[in-house]
Amino acid sequence: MATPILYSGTKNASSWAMRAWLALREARIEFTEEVVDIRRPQRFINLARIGAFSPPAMVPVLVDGNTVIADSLAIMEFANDLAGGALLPHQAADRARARSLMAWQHAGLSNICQRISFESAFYPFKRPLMNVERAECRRLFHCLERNLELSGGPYLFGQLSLADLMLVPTVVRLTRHDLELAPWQRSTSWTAALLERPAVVEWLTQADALPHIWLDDYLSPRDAQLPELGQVTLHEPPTTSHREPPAAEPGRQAAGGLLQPPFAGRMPSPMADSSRIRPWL
Ligand SMILES: N[C@@H](CCC(=O)N[C@@H](CS)C(=O)NCC(=O)O)C(=O)O
Repeated sequence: MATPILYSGTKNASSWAMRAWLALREARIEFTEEVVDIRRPQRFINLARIGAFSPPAMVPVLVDGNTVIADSLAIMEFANDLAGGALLPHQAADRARARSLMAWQHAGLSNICQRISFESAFYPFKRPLMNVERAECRRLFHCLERNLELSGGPYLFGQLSLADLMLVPTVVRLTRHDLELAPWQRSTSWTAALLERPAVVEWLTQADALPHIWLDDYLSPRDAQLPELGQVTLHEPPTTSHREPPAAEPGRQAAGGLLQPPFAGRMPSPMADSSRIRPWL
């Protein structure tokens, strides 16, 4: 029988693909990976081609013979089924609790994922987390700590499960920002255990080697002036410009200056190194 194909996503952008990929790896299922480049602008044509065989036109998609599985959660459950149920707790009540956590994560984890993009986990500097984000993280870690206390660890339900794997991209996001984990001792050990797993290391090593994918709304001009992010440099507007530079707004940078983040001059173009990514097209 042909090996299933996982249409995955750019490794420093697709947290959904990472979850599906991890579940297949941890379930020891052989699969071929085709990385779909989801960076703009090639994203649009590449996902349109995915749409030719998968109605949501998103990644990840697992194609196993004639079966198309078009959602990360469904792929994870499929991986668990093929592994004889090894990646979910044996007790029905525990399984339901594991699936509750998975559903919470699948729905965006009370906005944590929307606010703290996966792409930003790979940036060379991080903006400080906002109070509202810290509050959401406290709620999450209070819940995880309780699970680890009940199970005795090292994972949320004792042995590694889909619930742990589902949360790996969140762990990556938060441990790479300035979240203080010390109040949650069990969760601190749990995050360390997850980040040491060979499959997680393999994905992150590849993701860390990719050019950064800069998102416009990650760093506002006000954040850029925070002293811990380094010196902001201003560039003169081009002298050939026929436009008047805009007037300075109170609390903003001087008129006409281009805000350069502290990595100015070292910032690779998002398109600079596409050769490292194996396109599927
Ligand atoms: N519910 C889907 C979400 C997948 C998803 O949002 N994938 C992104 C890439 S990381 C995508 O393909 N987005 C395309 C779009 O939003 O049009 C899943 O869990 O697989």
